[in-house]
Amino acid sequence: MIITRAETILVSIPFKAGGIPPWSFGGDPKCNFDTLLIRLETDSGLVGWGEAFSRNEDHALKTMIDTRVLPLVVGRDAASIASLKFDLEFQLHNFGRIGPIMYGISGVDIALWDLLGKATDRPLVELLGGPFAEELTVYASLLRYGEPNEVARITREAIERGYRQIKLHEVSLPVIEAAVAAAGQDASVMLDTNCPWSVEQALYHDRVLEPLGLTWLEEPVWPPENYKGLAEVRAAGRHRIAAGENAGSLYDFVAMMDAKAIDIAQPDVAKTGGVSELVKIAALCDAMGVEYVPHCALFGPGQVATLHLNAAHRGVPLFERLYCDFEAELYGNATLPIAGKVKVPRGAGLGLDPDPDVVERYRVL
Ligand code: SMN
Ligand code: MG
Repeated sequence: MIITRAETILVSIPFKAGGIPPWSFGGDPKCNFDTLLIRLETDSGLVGWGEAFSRNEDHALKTMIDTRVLPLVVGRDAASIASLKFDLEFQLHNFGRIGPIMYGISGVDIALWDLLGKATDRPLVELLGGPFAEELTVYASLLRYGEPNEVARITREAIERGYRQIKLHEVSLPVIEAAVAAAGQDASVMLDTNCPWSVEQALYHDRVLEPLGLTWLEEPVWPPENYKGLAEVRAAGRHRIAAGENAGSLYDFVAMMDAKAIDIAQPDVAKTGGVSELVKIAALCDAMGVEYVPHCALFGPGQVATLHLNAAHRGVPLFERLYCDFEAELYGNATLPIAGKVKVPRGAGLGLDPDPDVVERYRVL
């Protein structure tokens, strides 16, 4: 199964935010989320789909993957996933173990697993050892609203749609309190702050947030790789600490655990080395007694791969879905949660291919 063609397709789909646009990822705040698709074609006629993490219609990221990663993939055997991934990592390691290069390698790895499943007529979840669940509980990962009434309204809306676990992306105390009050007894609340604070500020917030009974506190400390600082917050014992979406590989999770920085590990399949790397990270988590809850702010093949990965893990982790209604879905209704649940696809490979009409309509590059 030789790879004859490798390309990326950048798609960006508008959504209704329901309030103030979310954080901007260094660009103008826009109510769009990207899916940077990686498409691998083989001499056997099979096509595999992967996804690299992208935001803000990132032309430079696409070019980087097109010119540095994909030329190394063409001509290789798609079934040799481990050796191909190793060669990509080894040859490109000077250009970043975290970030664009690794996002590209992650996307290639996802596409290779999709191809392997298609070639063997098995869903990814079976290649990973088989399912512990046929459907997953989804948590609503709210955007940032920054305003108490708005966050309370959206929290209630998510509960009415059937979600029982809600994650906030807020940093202001009155806003967080309003959401927790709105959730009441109907949903548990996690808080993701996206690395805003010094250790001292994080310890202050950790203390004042304690009465809210948050399920976890995610990335309270700047910078994300400040595992020692994160460990200081964790050592206060007031919150379970979640982190990992900004990690590049298994070894970053080893470092986090060595530092005693986390209770919950959140690798992202489209950032942290793909399906192959998440399998290793899951095993590390099991052995170290750390909860494994993959990060998933993805809407393409990365999202579908995460469904399979979560279903194949004995802990059956909660599945993350950013809370926004898109103009169109790459997979129609197949990945849309119903009453806070989503089914794991049963077809070969990822079990779902992106809708070509939606890809063409929202393609930006
Ligand atoms: C997040 C990260 C990247 C894009 C959207 C949301 C967030 C999360 O940190 O954990 O979902
Ligand atoms: Mg996060």
